[in-house]
Amino acid sequence: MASGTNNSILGNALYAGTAAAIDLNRNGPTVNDAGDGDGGANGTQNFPVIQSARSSGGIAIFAATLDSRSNTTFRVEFFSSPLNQSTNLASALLFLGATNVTTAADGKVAFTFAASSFAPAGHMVTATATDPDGNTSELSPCVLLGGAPYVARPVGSLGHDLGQGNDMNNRGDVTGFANGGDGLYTHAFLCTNGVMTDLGTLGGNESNGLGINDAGDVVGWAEISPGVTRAFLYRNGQRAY
Ligand SMILES: [Ca+2]
Ligand SMILES: [Ca+2]
Ligand SMILES: [Ca+2]
Repeated sequence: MASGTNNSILGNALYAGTAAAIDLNRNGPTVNDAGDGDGGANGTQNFPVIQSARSSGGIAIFAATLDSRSNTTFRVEFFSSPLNQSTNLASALLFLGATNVTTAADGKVAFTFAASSFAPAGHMVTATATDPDGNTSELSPCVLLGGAPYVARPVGSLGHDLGQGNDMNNRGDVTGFANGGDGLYTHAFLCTNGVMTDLGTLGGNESNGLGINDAGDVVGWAEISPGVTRAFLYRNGQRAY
């Protein structure tokens, strides 16, 4: 909208193909001003900023901030949509819920919010703020809705700092390759119950474990001499090819 105030845009699906779905003053995305003292359409209401968004069982959990007029209660609404690959613009396809937040004397508030409806990980999420007079902001910059956080757990090394896991079985045993004892060449490894075993080679310098079954058998390739490789099967501590 080009002008006017008290224009509420609440709970709507705003899925725009080519332009930001809410453009106050019709000048493209307008940056926030500290304290939000600026005028214009809808007072050029500042938008919230999503600091993080992750999906837990399909429920989006947000951490966000708002910088606007001091000591004021705002309605903040959250939306999601698939990323518009061609424009990279935020849009609001699914309404995820709303919360009221009150700014402090410095005009700022930080808050968390758990959505009331489903949003798949991989969606982009965005938000609006609406002041008590009904002035709705532009959409905030969109943020990727991430999956649940994970913990990276090292499986060990063969003494040097290069390693890669290629496959894992249902017992949690891992195979891959790691820099071997000489620090020059990579060897296939088998990691069982946290214990790393160097599977060696068939006579050359390098090998690589590519797959593992639930019995702990590993297949991959190994050199029989430098530059000449063969498939190997490692079973019960025995190598064969
Ligand atoms: Ca604008
Ligand atoms: Ca503003
Ligand atoms: Ca303003």
